Amino acid sequence: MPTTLNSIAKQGENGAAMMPIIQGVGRAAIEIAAVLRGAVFRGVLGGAGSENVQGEQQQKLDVLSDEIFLEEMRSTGFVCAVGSEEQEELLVIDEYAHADYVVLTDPLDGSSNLDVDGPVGTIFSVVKRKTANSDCPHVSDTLQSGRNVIAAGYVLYGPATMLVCSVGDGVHGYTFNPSAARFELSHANIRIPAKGGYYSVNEANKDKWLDNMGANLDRMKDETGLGMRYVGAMVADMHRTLLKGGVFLYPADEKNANGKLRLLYEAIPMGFVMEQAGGKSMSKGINVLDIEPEELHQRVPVYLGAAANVDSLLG
Ligand code: AFP
Repeated sequence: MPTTLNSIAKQGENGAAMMPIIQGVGRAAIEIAAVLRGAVFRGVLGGAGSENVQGEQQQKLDVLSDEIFLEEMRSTGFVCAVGSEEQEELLVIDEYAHADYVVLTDPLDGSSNLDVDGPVGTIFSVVKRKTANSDCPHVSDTLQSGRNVIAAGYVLYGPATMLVCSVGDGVHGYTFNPSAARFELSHANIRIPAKGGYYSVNEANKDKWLDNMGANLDRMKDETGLGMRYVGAMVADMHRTLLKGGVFLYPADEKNANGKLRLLYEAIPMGFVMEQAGGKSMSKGINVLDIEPEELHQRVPVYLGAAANVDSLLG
């Protein structure tokens, strides 16, 4: 019998509590994957005519994925609120406002790849609320460091749909089996290779990077001899880095003094997964997981990958 998402219940001390939420992520992923496959026929490619809180153009599929994700979190009955890239404010789930967990998400990461049929993803993390269960959940519940994350992961919508996640007991990858209509364990206990792989960055921005990163990257390239790959969707670039090794970075630059990627629903979930897989994630001289968040939509520079590569880059 294949191992399904139910196996998460047996992982570590948080597996049983996290299983219903990760199953909810799995249901959302199946629905989002189906919408992505049929998008061109349903006329849901292209801009939604709206902007998200970062001032970025929302795609119709960003909005649809956000709705699907929220609905599946609601259906778990264990989530009191969701902080999403696509929503300015924390979304409180009124029926379950007493529940224990808050989920942070980028429901459709890399959506500028959609028009060219490129890979995209969903990123998520789960924390326990800080406010009393009798109170209404508050944005302060989301402002917790990566050390408080209980579960995190991502879904990659590529040739296959994969859900890669950790409940603090290693990283496990589940691939959607269309014949059985379920996720099945395909990549048990993923560990990032210590050597080899690729560096992954939008090198076109090199002249504008702050913190001497251009020179640092050149030195790392000399030291490691790594080749380069870049998709421009963090989930796809992270997944390759996790499986093949190397380093992914999005430094601060003249335009984005705090980098581009969002702390709570991009950097921390990926940092959590990377650390659980034996890798490392850094930002401005501090481990990503040690940053104390100040805002829901905060941005940070990000360097994550095999520890030796991250050290070589920042050293
Ligand atoms: P979009 O969701 O707007 O496509 O942005 C994707 C993303 O947030 C992240 O997934 C990528 O790593 C990064 O931006 C790519 O940014 P550049 O296009 O500046 O390289």
